[in-house]
Amino acid sequence: MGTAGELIVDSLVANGIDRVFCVPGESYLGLLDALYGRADIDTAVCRHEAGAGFMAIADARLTGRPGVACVSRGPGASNAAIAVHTAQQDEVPFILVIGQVPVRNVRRDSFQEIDYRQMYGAIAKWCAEVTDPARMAETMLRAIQTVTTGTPGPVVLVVPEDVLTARTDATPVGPQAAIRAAAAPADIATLRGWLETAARPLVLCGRSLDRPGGREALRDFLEQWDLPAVVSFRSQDLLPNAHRLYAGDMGLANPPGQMAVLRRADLLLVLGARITDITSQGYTYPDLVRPQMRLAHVHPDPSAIGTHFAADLAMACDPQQVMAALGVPARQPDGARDKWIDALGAERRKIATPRRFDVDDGVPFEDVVALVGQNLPPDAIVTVDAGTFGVPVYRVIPFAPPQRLLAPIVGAMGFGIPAAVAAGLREPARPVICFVGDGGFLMTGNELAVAMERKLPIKVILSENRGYASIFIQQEREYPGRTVGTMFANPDFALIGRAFGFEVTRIKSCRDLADLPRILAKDGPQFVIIETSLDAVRPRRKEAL
Ligand SMILES: Cc1ncc(C[n+]2csc(CCOP(=O)(O)OP(=O)(O)O)c2C)c(N)n1
Repeated sequence: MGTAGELIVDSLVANGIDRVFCVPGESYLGLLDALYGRADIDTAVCRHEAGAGFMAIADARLTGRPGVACVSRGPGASNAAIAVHTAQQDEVPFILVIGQVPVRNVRRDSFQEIDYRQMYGAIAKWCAEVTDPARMAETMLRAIQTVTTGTPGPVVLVVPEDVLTARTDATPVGPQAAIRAAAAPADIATLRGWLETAARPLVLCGRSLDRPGGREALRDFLEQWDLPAVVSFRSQDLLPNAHRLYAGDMGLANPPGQMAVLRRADLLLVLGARITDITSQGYTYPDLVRPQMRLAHVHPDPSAIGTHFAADLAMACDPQQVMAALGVPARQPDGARDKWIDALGAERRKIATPRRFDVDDGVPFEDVVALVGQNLPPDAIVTVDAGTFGVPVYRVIPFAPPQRLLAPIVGAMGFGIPAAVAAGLREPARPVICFVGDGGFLMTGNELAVAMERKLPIKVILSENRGYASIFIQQEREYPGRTVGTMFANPDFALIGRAFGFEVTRIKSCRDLADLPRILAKDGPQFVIIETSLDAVRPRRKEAL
């Protein structure tokens, strides 16, 4: 008979989870103790609960299994809130375990107590407070089931400290049978017919394919059926971007020229993507509420289908199962769609072509990104924080699986460094490159301590422009000449990088930039500070170019 804390750990291990990220707290000593001396699960000690949560999310994206972070009650749980929101918007399976005040003090407004069911009610898929140790096995089963099914997302598991140490004779439950809703054979037959006869079909593929085997299945399917595809927001790593069938991504604001071409599609097959405000360009593509083209929507979660756009075929099932069931077309592609595919590709190439900047206040960050993209190792993992420096990453780096892009759909600053650390831990043999701004770095850059401790040779490219440029440029556009709250002074980042054991390089000009590929190819941890041009991204300057 073990403790409920041990049962939590055993349940995680039984479900293939081999790492937890934590910041300790007195409220979950019993869970920490259950992690003591375990060879089958690694405890990564983080420096901030947001960092721990971001790491767990990045780890989940790389493994396809739930990411787990353990935090203390009240203050720890509040720090972790950004990760719960990120997991929700990014559709990532994530379990946040929070130690709670003892059962006798629950709902008494006691020291550091929060009612997490209220706090996380709007952003977690489920929030469970376990007051009976005998129900821990059942709760773990449901937690793992909930985070991984339908639209994956966060579950918050709240366990009072005395429940964690209480004994239970329940045993952990390993992976249960996967839920596999299959498409109706009649729907598959209809979709086959549509795919064979469409003159200008387009596939919009998304996060449900971001899992082991998903990319390979997608590429095979598109090639067999000769279907061009766009990817959902920040999912550029689903398909080789240089592929003739790759038509780009649905970003924050796609150029009008590209949208004019996309509007000519006569069949839109949405494959494992939600049609959100971003993928639909502010609910303008396709037409709201009755799309101008045939719409077939495949998503594991029925609540993601038909919410804003009426679907002609609504298939609440696994997109990989649908691709397999569709099989191969009756006839080989005969080139009839070449003009359509070429038109999409031409728009995509315009967007992907790096722009030229005539500036003298530093290095245009787009030049940095283009150079990294040209030299990206085939197995690289790229993590991106939020900011203007990230914008070209999504346009000009020609991602190709198995390269990975870990960038939060939710646009949370502070994700980049923890994600790189998690990637370094998970994939020690793969090159890991993090793009981060000077604003975002100072939010969670302290997690480089974990990289130092674990000797991870990650590469950090820090864009220093002494401001929250993303917001600054919007301020300049909407409130010209009234800059407030968006520019700042910086500490010496070179000292910070060295303090964490990194070799530091400062790049001040485009001339110095040529050395970047050589620096990134070095073995050890590298910290590259780019003196980034602000003029290159200012609205007036952009208009002039
Ligand atoms: C946690 C969080 N806080 C605030 C924002 C709003 N925000 C988006 S980008 C940005 C500025 C980012 O600054 P920096 O990291 O220096 O990159 P830059 O835009 O200067 O390239 C801010 C404040 C956010 N997305 N996330």
